[in-house]
This record gives sequence, C-alpha cells and structure tokens, in this order.
Amino acid sequence: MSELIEARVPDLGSDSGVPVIELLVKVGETVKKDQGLLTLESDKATMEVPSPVAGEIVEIIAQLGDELSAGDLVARIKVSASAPTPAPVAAAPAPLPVPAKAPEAPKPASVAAAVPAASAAVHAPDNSELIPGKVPYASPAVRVFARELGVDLAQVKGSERGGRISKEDVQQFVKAALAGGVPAAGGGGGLNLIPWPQVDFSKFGPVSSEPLSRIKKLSGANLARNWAMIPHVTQFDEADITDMEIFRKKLGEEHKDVKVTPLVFLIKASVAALKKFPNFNASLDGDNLVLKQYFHVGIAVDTPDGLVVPVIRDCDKKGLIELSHELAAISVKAREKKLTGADMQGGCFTISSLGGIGGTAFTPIINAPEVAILGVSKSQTKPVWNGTEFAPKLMLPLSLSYDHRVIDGAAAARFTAYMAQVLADLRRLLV
Ligand code: CAO
Repeated sequence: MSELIEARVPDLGSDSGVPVIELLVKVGETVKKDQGLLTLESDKATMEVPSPVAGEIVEIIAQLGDELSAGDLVARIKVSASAPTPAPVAAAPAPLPVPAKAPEAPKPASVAAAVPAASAAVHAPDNSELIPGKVPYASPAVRVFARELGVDLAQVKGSERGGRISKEDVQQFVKAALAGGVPAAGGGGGLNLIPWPQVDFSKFGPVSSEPLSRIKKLSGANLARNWAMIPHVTQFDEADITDMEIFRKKLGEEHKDVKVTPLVFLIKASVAALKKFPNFNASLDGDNLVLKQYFHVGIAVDTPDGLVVPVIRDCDKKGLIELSHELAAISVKAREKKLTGADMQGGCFTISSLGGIGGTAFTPIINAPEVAILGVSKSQTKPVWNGTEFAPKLMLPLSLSYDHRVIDGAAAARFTAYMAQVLADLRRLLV
C-alpha cells in the first residue's frame, strides 16, 4: 500500500495567518526530505515549510496568498519506496520558528497530526521543522520585483537592518550584472558572464571618446535586459503588397496633406492579427498571461539621439488617414525630443520599420513586457510563381520576434501568414 504523508505547518509561535509568498514545488515533483515546499512570510520572519519525507508531491493544498497557521495542511506526499516511513505522531507544542533576522537562534521542534485519507495510509511525521535563514530576507514586493527581473535573491546582499534586501539592492545587483560583474539570473546557473573586456584602444591607433546619449543609455539597459531574459525566436515571412501599393498611392494622391506610408497598413494588419491571435496581445505576469482588450501599437522611431518607441492608441478604432496623421505627429515629436513618458507607455505590440532605409530581414528585440515585435524591411519587386508563370510582385519582408515562453513557433507562423494574407487583400480587414 502506498504511504501518503501530510506536510503541515509547524508551530509558528505567536504568529498565525501567515501568508504564503512562494510555492517552491509542483505536483508530480520529487522532493528530498527537508526540501522547502513553500515560503511563508510574516512581519518578523521569512521561512520555508520543509517536506517531512523524501517522495513525490501528490497534492498541493496551500495556494499563493493563503494565510496559514500552525497545523494547516500544505501538501500530500507519496513516500519514496526507498525512504523510511516516519512514525505517526500526535501534535506537540513547539518553540517559535527562527526569524530570518536571527538565523543563529535555536531550531524549532515540530507539530503535526495524523489524519487518515480515503485510499492510503496517511501519517504526519514528527520532523516538519520550518527552515529559517534558508530564505533570503526580503518583503513580498521585493520578491515579486526580483522574480520579474529573474534575479536570484540568494545572491543579493541586503543593505537594510538585519540584512533585509531592498528594491534598491535588487536594482544595484541588476546594474552590476549588466556591467558584466555578476550573473543576473539565478537558479539554472545564471548567465555566468565574464567581465567586459578592458582595452586601451589608443594602443592600436588614434581614438576619441564621447558619452552615450541619455536615450541610448536608457534604451540600452532595456534592450540588454530584454535580449538576455526573453527567449527570442524570429519568424520570417513575405507579403505580396502589389495591390496594397496601388491603393496606397491612390490614397496619397487624394490626401496631399499627409504622407501615407506602408506603415499604417502594417498597423491595421497587426491589429487584425492581434485580434485573431490574442496571445500576442498579452504580457507575462509571473505564471499568468494578461490578455489585453485594447490595441495600442508602439512604433520604433529613429532619432539622432537614439531609438524611442511612442505608442499610437486604439489603432483598431482609427482609419489609415487618421493613423498617418498620428504617425507623422509622433515622429516629429520624437525627433524634436518632445515625447513625454505617457506617450511611450501602454503599448501592446511594437512595429520597427526599416523599410524606408533598406535590408531584407532583421531580428528585432522584444519591447518587454510585450511578447512580440514586428520588424519590417524594404519591399522589392520579385518574380513569384503563380502556378503557370513567374509574375512580378511587390514583396514586403516581415520579421516577427516572439517570446517563446508565451508563443509557439506554429502560432507565430500562423500570425505572419495571416498578416501576409491581410496585406495581400485588404478586404480581409472587413471580415
Ligand atoms: N518598403 C519600401 N519602402 C518603404 C517601406 C517599405 N517597407 N516603408 C516605408 N517606405 C518608404 C516610404 O513610403 C517613404 O517613401 P517616399 O519618401 O517615397 O514617400 C520612405 O520609405 C520613407 O518612409 P519613412 O521612414 O519616412 O516613413 P515610415 O512611415 O515608413 O516610417 C518611422 C516612419 C518614424 C517609423 C521611420 O521614419 C523610422 O524612424 N524608422 C526607423 C525605425 C528604427 O530605427 N527601427 C530599428 C529599431 S531596432 O534598432
């Protein structure tokens, strides 16, 4: 008969209703004896509830945010065949858990109760100590912040009283990591980057030095983080825009007050694809995907000081001419350095168009927390086989980089194929 062991919260001293801030294991996972199952954090201490036995997690009862007290059931664990089965014990009083502020304090004893289960013998073991001091000392908000940045808190030195880690400590750690000092991401070994090469270039020839612009420094830090933390894949495709170009030129003749470029058609086609594939209009929030019901598109604009990404709002509600006016206005504002923070917030998806300059394809970096970005290169007339002959077609190259944690390759291929369909036949925008 398989043995199911219940892991319960040991005595928490004077504390009760202590929130769960982190689940450390999943159902089906094999755990060692004393391995942390979840993290509790009170005002005074951060502590892990350890597994009383080695075995397989069958059920996790406690959820993130639950407020637990001594004796509460945390999980059920099937004992490994090789592991000795702990003897059932009755509840016993125990000393306070050791707060993370005072890791050298004496270790606590345990509390547990034997509870029968329907199909398996269930024992509550007598060794379910909290593991204080194993958990870095930081508030839940700082933990969430560190998790978002992929920072392993165990590697961060806390500067606050008692070694508590502040948000600023995490920021300092990330800055050092970006400068090549320490690995940013924990867990799987980190980036383990070697330091940036220090070279005296003047040894090899004359040089001059100039500081990076403020925009370059800001966008550089964002680009480096996004490139390092997001598993990027880029999907390439081509759209036949022969008919679209005829229509665009016609529109240009009718609306002499504004330049109608292919970019506004790409904005509309992107919105159509975002509607059809909602996972692209989303952001990761821990283990959740936040799906957006609005369609704000960021446009990468090249300025003498560097790249900025103003956002055009509610692109689903605007026509090609209105979008052309807005595009012209934000480009001017960007180049005159008049964009505000608000102008650059709230984007769902970004388009980076190098089509006015050249190139056949490139691999754009995702603008986090978005999950995809479309790169556009210069259209070219190419011979395309139509089943009987080669016909000249104006082909527009599309390069879609996507976050592979959220989007699968097949979905990305469908997204660009659909965009190409829409651009080839704009009537699809009405469907
Ligand atoms: N293929 C062929 N021609 C294209 C094209 C394409 N994909 N996209 C634009 N063009 C043409 C336009 O029609 C226009 O032609 P005319 O001058 O004959 O009318 C010309 O190229 C210049 O267009 P534009 O660049 O002024 O306008 P746009 O709407 O295409 O782009 C803006 C506006 C602000 C996005 C662009 O000026 C810009 O800054 N692009 C750079 C973005 C960038 O740096 N991305 C890289 C990010 S990663 O480092």
